[in-house]
Amino acid sequence: AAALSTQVQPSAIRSPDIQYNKIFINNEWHDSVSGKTFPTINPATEEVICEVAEGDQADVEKAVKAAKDAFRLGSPWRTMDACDRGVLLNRLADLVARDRNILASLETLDNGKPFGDSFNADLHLTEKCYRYYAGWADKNHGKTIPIGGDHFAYTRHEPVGICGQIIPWNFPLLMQAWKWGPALAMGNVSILKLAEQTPLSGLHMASLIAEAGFPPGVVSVIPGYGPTAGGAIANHNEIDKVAFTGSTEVGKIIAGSVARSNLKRMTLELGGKSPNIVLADADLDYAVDQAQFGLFFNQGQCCCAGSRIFVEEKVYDEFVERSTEKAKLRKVGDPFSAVDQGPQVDSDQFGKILSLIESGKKDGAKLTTGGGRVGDKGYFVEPTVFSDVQDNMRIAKEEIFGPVMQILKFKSIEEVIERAHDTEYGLAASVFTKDLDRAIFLSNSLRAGTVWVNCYDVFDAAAPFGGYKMSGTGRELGEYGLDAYTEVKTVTIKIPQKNS
Ligand code: TXE
Repeated sequence: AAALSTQVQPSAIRSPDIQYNKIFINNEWHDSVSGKTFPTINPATEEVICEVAEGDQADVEKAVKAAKDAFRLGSPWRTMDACDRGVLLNRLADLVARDRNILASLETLDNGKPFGDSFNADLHLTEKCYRYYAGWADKNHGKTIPIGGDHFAYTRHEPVGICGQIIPWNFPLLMQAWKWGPALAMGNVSILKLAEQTPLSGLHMASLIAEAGFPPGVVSVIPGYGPTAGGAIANHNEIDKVAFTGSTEVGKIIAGSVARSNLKRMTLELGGKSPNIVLADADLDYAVDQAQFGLFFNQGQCCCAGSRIFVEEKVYDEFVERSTEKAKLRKVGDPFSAVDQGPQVDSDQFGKILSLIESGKKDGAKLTTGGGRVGDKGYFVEPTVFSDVQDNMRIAKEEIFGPVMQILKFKSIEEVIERAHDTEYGLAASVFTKDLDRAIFLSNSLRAGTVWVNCYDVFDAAAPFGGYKMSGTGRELGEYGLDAYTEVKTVTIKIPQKNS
């Protein structure tokens, strides 16, 4: 772990060479079957970076064929020692470390996140995730079970098979690691669809899969659009599992496809509207800092963003004032320079955020800072703070996925628990207080997959993450994350006589 965190941030590569812009199947690069390409855009300049091969159903079919071959009984992948899958994942992590600067630069170019964040947060967590799951490769044991009669029973933890994995654009490299780490450690094969907004870093990772020595067909990477390439994966009858991270709206479409096709295994990590609860006894400066981090990090484009900040009445005005002052200090601009905030990922997100800001104003929330775009080129949005937000306003109900903070006032613990639950989501929550009893009472009461106490956005590959309610189904990361990529088989053998 020391080696992971001691890499010093180098200067970014502003115009990295784009080496990989095709479809990756059988450890080779392919044009799309249709011959089509699509442009990927630099969100800081609105200019086209390059054209990328546009995969759709025909390319998914090719990938399924390769995946079936890689997963056939007796194949190099199926007969590989479990610990050697771990060796391959560790090699992949080594290559991530070697290419950390180029990967971080590609991430910033395509997504718009500040280079310091790409390098220090995304790349750090990505490498750690591969190393963490490398360690699990030979440690997901079955059991022997004392069933009745003259029998010997044991379980085998087997791979699920061909896993379709569909990822979003907000943390492209990290979401790829959350998908590949457990899937490959458990011996599955993967067909991964990149988000159309951010295909470049994931294609570089595909080249590292080949370099690390994974057998051909074990991993395919398909850039392309959701309804076509993503839809082909969700609907495919020979794909055994789909893992999706994205909007709740598309999560429902995927669930429908799963039901109509082959009832493939499914994990969904969807949207959120997470409550961040600040009690009057909290260290206020620290709580303000953490609330800024929990909301503004990654341009507000986090599924677990603390986007409903409930502050106890006694400290409410003070909290609003300090939050407003701090938000005004945030530096917005060119993500390759030392800024706190880059552009939003694309024009759709940019438009959605600005229209939700308008709805906040119209519904009567008080805009204390921000509210508009920055400059006239690139998808930059001012760090925005709303106070006097009411539970029924759209900005308090809908996922904004942008740098827009909502601050609400509450009086009692019972009231804030009820209001925190008044949402279809349940991804994350947080509590700031010095009172241990209230911290535990609140964290036990909140219906969310993750509760942070006196901190926010603390992630570790060892700790599971996922949603209650419409924030999703299943858990990723940690030992729990292995379940989604494991079938449990019970083998029962008749024996002449059992003995205790
Ligand atoms: O998400 P989509 P979008 C939320 C956030 C954001 C909103 C819309 O609120 O403003 O979703 O963003 C693929 N079948 N989150 O439109 O469409 C798509 O190509 C199969 C939360 O970008 O859900 C991409 O690879 N796949 C979130 C992925 O789904 C389909 C992260 C996510 O895109 C598909 C991103 C289809 N019919 C957005 N349609 C989080 N949970 O972190 C699209 N896709």
